[in-house]
Amino acid sequence: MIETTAAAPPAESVTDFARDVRRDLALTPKQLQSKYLYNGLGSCLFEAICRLPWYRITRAEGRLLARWSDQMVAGLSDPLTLVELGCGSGEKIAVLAESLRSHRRISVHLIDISPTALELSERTLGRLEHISVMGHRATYEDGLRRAASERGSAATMLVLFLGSNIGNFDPPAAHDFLTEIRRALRPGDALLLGADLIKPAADLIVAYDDPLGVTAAFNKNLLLRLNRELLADFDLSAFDHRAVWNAAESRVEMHLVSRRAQNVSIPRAGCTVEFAPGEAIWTESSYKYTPEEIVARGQQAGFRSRQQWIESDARFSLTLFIAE
Ligand code: AVJ
Repeated sequence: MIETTAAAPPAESVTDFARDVRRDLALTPKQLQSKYLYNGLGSCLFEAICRLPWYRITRAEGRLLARWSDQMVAGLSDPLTLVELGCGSGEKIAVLAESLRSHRRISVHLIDISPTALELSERTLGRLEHISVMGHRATYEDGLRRAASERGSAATMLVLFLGSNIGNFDPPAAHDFLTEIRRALRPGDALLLGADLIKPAADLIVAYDDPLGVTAAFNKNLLLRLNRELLADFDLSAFDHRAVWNAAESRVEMHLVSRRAQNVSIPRAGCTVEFAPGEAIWTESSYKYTPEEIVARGQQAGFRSRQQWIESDARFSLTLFIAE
């Protein structure tokens, strides 16, 4: 059974987008929020990234889920409510739902800002008979609140925050977000957190600046989106994609670098932006962690860690936390 909250308002309106763009391009250095990378085309490009040999997060996580999912849910009592924050194509939660066939009733809540991602996920999960699925087109925070308000009083909730999506938050925001997840849960509920680990710089760079140029297209699509939605006049060929490993901050950064001095007007954001040659827009941070750091983050937010699984080839981790 599939249901979508059809009357849900758009997760972000053009005016919010315009306001954020105007504010963040006035910062030094210029910035744009990474959540805006995921429009229809952006979500498809991200799916393509996940299939690239150099971007190993998705496959490493899939291997861990396929191998250990029984163990992951073993201590959680029926009935189970699964909530996935940022469901992407829905393949991960499908793997988990498969291994939950013995549980009589499972409801699944999918939360994503992208309608494309929700459609894909609902199609993936629609094939499974033993679960009911509800999609929420919403921000993580709103979606989590909606899912929590709809759970039965007897249900155990397992929140999935996978794919190293946590890596897009800077440390204070990651803390706030984990605390917010904890607040939506009751003692005994669980959080399964996927987080990418620190690895050699060359491996990190090639994952975010791939030889096929898919990540470059993913990044530049943000400028295309500004052109289409805010009527901007970015010349896409006048910007280069750049990925850097910032070891001091433990993050990979994506930038869009202006090849030359240029002015860009963004009518719907009510501004004109001036670029010096080599000046960049910072579009994303992907933080990388040590296994211990992840455990500590969860503890600081009111969880205890029950178990951690590490994929040692790609250096990727899944950690199961229990709300205290
Ligand atoms: C979906 C945020 C986990 O940071 O690795 C992939 C997005 N950016 N390639 C990540 C992304 C460039 C991805 N997350």
